[in-house]
Amino acid sequence: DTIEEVLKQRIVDGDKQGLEADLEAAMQTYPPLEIINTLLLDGMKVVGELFGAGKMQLPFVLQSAETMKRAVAWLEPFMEKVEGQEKGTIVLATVKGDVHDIGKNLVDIILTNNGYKVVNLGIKQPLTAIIEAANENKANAIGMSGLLVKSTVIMRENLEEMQRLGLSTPVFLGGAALTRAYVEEDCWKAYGEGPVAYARDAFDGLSLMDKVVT
Ligand code: B1M
Repeated sequence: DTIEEVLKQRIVDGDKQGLEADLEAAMQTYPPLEIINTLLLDGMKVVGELFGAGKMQLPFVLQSAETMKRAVAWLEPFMEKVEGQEKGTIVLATVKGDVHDIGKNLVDIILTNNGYKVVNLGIKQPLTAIIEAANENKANAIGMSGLLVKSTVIMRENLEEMQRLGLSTPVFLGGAALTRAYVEEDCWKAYGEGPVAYARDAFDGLSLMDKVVT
């Protein structure tokens, strides 16, 4: 099997034994981000399909997620970093009721490596905690992540509440259950004049952040 197939299969199988050696082998050919974005995320896609089709049980999905996290943690120090002054600050959180954090943590890595201060609050964050952190850190933007369909509703409710509170901090929304139309129509309406943008992936998040601070 090729190293590409081996790594993808490791994510599908949740197979951590000897993972680092395979990552090192892949690094001969690919930069670390490409290993994550193509090889590893390909594996995660398969996991999602198997789980969605009832062909994979939750504990195995968790093994896959842990393998993914370990791989990202190992690759992270090899990534290119922009040195110098912080360009701005973002508060990142997975919304209330949602535990999915692999995507959010990738956004953290990409933004941090590109010169932003990221205040990563973690999972299951109520809006009050998000607003408090944004105030404390004088955040230029707030990023909400969530993968459940339920979370898309929570995001809209969060925006409605922020609107009621008179806030206007730019908000980025990301996660697999979102669509651009939902963010740009429903969520945009919920936040009144406040800026809301859809981030399809971590690099989208970076370019949105670049727009906010310039
Ligand atoms: Co769950 N899960 N899960 N899960 N899980 C999904 C999301 C699901 C689609 C699987 C399926 O059915 N096919 C489904 C949701 C269905 C729905 O709502 N309609 C689902 C379900 C049902 C559940 C549980 C309810 C299962 C249960 O308990 N019966 C449960 C939920 C618990 C809860 O949250 N309360 C659950 C639990 C779990 C695990 C704990 C086992 C594990 C998560 C571990 C972890 O994150 N620490 C897990 C996993 C791994 C998945 C899948 C298989 C993979 C998710 C992932 O990590 N993808 C997922 C299937 C899928 O997504 N299709 C699934 C890789 C990651 C890099 O992608 O997070 O999308 P993603 O991030 C992308 C972009 O979306 C974007 O950038 C990233 C990089 O490109 N992005 C942002 C994300 N956030 C962003 C924020 C930004 C910008 C970009 O700025 C703010």
